[in-house]
Amino acid sequence: MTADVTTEWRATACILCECNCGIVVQTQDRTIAKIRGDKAHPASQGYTCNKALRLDHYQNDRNRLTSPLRRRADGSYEEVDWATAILEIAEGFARIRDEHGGDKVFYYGGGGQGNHLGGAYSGAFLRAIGSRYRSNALAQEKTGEHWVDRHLYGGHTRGEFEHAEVSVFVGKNPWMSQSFPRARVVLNEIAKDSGRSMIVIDPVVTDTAKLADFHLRVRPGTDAWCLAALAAVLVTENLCDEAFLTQHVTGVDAVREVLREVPIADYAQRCGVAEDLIRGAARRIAAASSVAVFEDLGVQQAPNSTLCSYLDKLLWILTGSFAKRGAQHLHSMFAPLFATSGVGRTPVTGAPVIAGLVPSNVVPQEILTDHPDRFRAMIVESSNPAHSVADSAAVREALSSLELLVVIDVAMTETARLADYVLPAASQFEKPEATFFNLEFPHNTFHLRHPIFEPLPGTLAEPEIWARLVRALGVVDEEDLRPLRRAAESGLDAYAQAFFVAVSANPALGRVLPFVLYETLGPTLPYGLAGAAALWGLAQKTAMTYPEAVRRAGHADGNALFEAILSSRSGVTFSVHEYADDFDLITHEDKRIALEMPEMLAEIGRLRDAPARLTSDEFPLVLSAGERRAFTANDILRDPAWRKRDVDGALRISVEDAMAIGLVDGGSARITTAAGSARATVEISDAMLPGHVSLPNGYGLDHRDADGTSRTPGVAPNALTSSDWRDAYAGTPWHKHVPARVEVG
Ligand SMILES: Nc1nc2c(c(=O)[nH]1)N[C@H]1C(S)=C(S)[C@@H](COP(=O)(O)OP(=O)(O)OC[C@H]3O[C@@H](n4cnc5c(=O)[nH]c(N)nc54)[C@H](O)[C@@H]3O)O[C@H]1N2
Ligand SMILES: Nc1nc2c(c(=O)[nH]1)N[C@H]1C(S)=C(S)[C@@H](COP(=O)(O)OP(=O)(O)OC[C@H]3O[C@@H](n4cnc5c(=O)[nH]c(N)nc54)[C@H](O)[C@@H]3O)O[C@H]1N2
Ligand code: SF4
Ligand SMILES: [Mo]
Repeated sequence: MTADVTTEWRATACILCECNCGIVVQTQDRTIAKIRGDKAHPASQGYTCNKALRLDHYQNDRNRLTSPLRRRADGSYEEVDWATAILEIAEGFARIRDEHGGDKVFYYGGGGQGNHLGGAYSGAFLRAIGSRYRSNALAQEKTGEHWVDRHLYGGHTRGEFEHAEVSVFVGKNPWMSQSFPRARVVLNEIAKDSGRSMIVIDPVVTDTAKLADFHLRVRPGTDAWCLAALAAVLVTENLCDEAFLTQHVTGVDAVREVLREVPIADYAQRCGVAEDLIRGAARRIAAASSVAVFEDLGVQQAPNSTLCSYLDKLLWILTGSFAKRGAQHLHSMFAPLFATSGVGRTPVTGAPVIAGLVPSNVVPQEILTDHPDRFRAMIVESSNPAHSVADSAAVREALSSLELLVVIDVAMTETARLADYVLPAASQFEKPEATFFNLEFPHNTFHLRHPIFEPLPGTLAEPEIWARLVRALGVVDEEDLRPLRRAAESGLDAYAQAFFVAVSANPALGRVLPFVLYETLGPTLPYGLAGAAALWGLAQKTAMTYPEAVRRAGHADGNALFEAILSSRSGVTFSVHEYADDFDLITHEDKRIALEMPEMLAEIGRLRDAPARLTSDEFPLVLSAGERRAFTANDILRDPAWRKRDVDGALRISVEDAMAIGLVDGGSARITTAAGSARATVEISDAMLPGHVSLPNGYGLDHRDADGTSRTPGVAPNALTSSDWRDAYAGTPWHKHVPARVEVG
């Protein structure tokens, strides 16, 4: 497919954060030689940040896998061919199913920031084997918010920052971490416009906070008091949108009653923000024609995280900032990120399973036990839990003790090094791929990226890996697929008809749907795009769920949408909503927001007596373990050479603390927590509050040079975190709030 040198610009996307900005690239042999923003991408419109230019470090990482690997008894790995690996893996899982039940097979991952298409095929194999429990990184951040969202209105919301009069960022630093389209452009526009305001709640003077009109510099971990005070000001100063509340919200009185009791001055003191500033910010929110709010890890991975999710939603609900331009919106989804099933419990610890996801933090405990229902085998796909989940030592012990661990990745990760079998995936530039983080309103976009290279020899794309595993189980009769294969050759309309007939006649096919699509529709798709077959099912579902919005975006039906997705190189707009649609997207029958959450109201009451400090004499500082910086990208870029600055991932510390401890800038420090200890390079920073230190995410990854020497610059953050340090409701970790001690070292 590739000429040696091409001057042609080909469309793909950056895969380093959930934005997946469109890019165009020129290639040279197997190298991504030149990279530019893709102006034709409907969401990013040519925008990129500094990181996109470094993508070849992902594509051509020296540590990429090129053969299936099988672990030997002595712990070393031998290369095996694909047929052997697939057969042994399928047999291994089938044996565990037969002896202990398929629900003992646990699935972790399914996609990182830019690759959710491969994971979409996992369901067929997992269902065929009887696996029920799964998890991924969303259970380390978003499940608390999801639980609140479900109760309030039943869906995920996103702020329209591009047009919001007031933008509120709670524990979110979009200048560095992005997360919404063209983030830096939008932030600059807000900062320059005297008619618009930005409110940032963050203990650190981040690049975002520097642009803010109101920086509520909370003490770490005290957001609940700050947010409760903000909401209380709205109620006690009569700043709520009464018409909106009467018409569109239920349960308001109970909430008002609780908020009236909040001692605002006292809570201001407890979070360390001047009462006047809190009142000023609340009044600004109330006066605005539109308010958009983004909460992220600064609260989602800190104490009272689920309560904070509830409280920051009160800010826009009480002021009626919904279903209008610049406000907060429910939005369409192209593919489900969360299961809609209710809350269950994990088999061993009884932890809440929210959105179908086991909290990442309880995974070690669900394995390291004699409990008859423990997880005994695991498949990890496109995730590195041995590095990214709290308490790496416990995770590694747990993963090592499994009867069977299979890892599907592009690189030999910390997790892969524990596996019985490692399966090498083709990279995200070597197969059709897509992100399912399609979260915008009123215009929502989806981008199917076409491959720009042939797969690296020895690797396979995930759809093919999963299909081979399903075939090895022998659960689908070739006879049953034949009518669909034939119909696919006659076009999408014939296929749609045959598909609905086949699936209603044979429910067993429905259980392995992605496999069926891949096997029957896949072969008829344009060259290299067989892996896109599952999108046909998602396109049908999207067109049925949001018929008007999909038609407004120019797609007559599911087939038309699928064809547009296949043929567009830079992405398509798949839904165009009108603001009033927000109300229809509420899943409650009365189409109203249900504001009263008794558990959360009780939590607000408990704040009065709750400790606002969780540090101790032994661990007097708060460590935020895993800050997003200019040169962090989760665990996606493993070669440290990708970084132009901050090569060691410095420990940031305030001038006051550095002085008291005797640290010098660029010197070395030892940081110790209840879980572990590490050495870090010191960066003395006036952005940090006394008592607060931070380490970046994505460091401490093992990378081998050509001669085999291992380099792991920086601190692996989860060497310092503990499994039990987590939210009571969602089980999400308190990575941003780890009590710690720092010494010269
Ligand atoms: N550069 C870069 N961008 C990324 C990523 C990356 O690895 N690198 N990863 C992507 C992913 S997976 C995610 S989930 C997002 C995360 O995006 P963010 O949540 O924005 O990232 P963080 O830097 O982890 O945390 C945000 C802020 O929380 C603040 N904080 C710490 N403690 C507290 C507290 O107690 N209260 C409050 N209010 N704030 C606090 C920190 O100072 C920080 O500014 O970023 C995405 N974007
Ligand atoms: N202490 C601390 N821990 C944290 C956080 C924190 O702030 N602090 N943040 C948490 C958050 S928000 C997140 S999102 C997680 C992220 O943690 P993980 O869920 O582990 O995800 P990534 O780091 O994105 O790793 C993605 C993996 O996918 C692999 N990969 C890349 N492309 C492909 C492909 O095409 N196919 C396959 N099969 N694999 C591929 C990469 O090599 C990498 O191993 O970390 C969490 N952990
Ligand atoms: S890292 Fe995120 S914001 Fe930056 S170019 Fe890549 S996708 Fe876009
Ligand atoms: Mo994340």
